[in-house]
Amino acid sequence: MLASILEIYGFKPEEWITEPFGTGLINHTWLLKKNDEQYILQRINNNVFKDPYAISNNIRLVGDYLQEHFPDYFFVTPIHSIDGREIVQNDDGYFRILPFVKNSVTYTTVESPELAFTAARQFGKFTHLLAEFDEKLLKETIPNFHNLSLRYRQFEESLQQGNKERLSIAANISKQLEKYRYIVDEFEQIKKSPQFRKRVMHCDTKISNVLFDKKNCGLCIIDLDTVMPGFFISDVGDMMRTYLCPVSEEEKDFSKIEVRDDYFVAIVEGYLAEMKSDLTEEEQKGFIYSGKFMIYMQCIRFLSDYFNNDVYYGAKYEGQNFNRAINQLNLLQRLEEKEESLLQRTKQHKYIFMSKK
Ligand code: GN1
Ligand code: MG
Repeated sequence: MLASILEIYGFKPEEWITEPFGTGLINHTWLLKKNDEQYILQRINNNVFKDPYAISNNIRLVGDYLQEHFPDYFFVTPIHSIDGREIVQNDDGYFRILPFVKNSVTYTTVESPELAFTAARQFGKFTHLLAEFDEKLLKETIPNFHNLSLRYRQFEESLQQGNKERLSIAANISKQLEKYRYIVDEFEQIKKSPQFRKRVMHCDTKISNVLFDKKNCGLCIIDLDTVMPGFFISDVGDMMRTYLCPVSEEEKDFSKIEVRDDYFVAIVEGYLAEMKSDLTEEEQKGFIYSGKFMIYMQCIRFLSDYFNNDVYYGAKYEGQNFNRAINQLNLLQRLEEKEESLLQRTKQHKYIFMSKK
């Protein structure tokens, strides 16, 4: 299946070794190797990304803009096939090849506040450099991807139409989640507020999407499929969701779930180092909210998928999406408990501090 794709790029299939690569849940990724030459080959999941060309158009528009205005900024774009295409298609789906960034290091958990700071700065820088770029030119590669109102409706639908046995197993968790409806109401306010503008967001800011060098300096951000217009709470919120806690969304020992103050400070400082002058006062007041927003949204996405028989995320074992949802609910609870102390730790940023109710 992959051989015919390699040929479209002028690669001789017999010369290349392909091995599965990375931890993504949606696309398929392989490392392509020939002596010391390396590339990343990906099959785009077109059940999720219904219009794969929207991805390549977005990346090209952003890439061209960055190349023109900030030629030193390191931005990884797909290589072209012999006939100049960024995405190629065969009976098995849509594929692309990206250069492998040599000597880069990746992490799946955030092991130090410095790493969190650097990653937050990388994502902040990306949006900051694109502040003058017209984000309306970009398509939503997944329509309504981070529209919490829609995600909540989908959750409600899954409660009506989902797998009955699973609904009953998870009844207690579903009940607890309904109590967090206020997070959706706050999102409705944000959507209406002229103080919150849409910007170019990455929308998947987990640590494995930042490449570091051997000294842990940030090299670049990767996994650009979900680059689209959005509110800053998408990127900052997903950093909180994935950097604050020492264990990942896969952890089943929920007692290990905690919120680390130092990592919160690091995200705030790293992001504001690039974005402070871009964000309005109201937006800065939304820092803590952003964490709740993304954790809650991920929680209901995992739980809805559990009710819908794991059609979206898949499951390696029975109940995986249920466990992920419980994990995220615990994280949300820990974040709420810590809210006051987190605000105290970032007191010098007066608007963040003012978010106190
Ligand atoms: C998915 O495929 P991956 O791991 O990059 C998902 C994100 C979730 C993440 C949770 C397109 O990302 O929204 O945060 O799983 N991407 C899509 O692990 O749904
Ligand atoms: Mg991703």
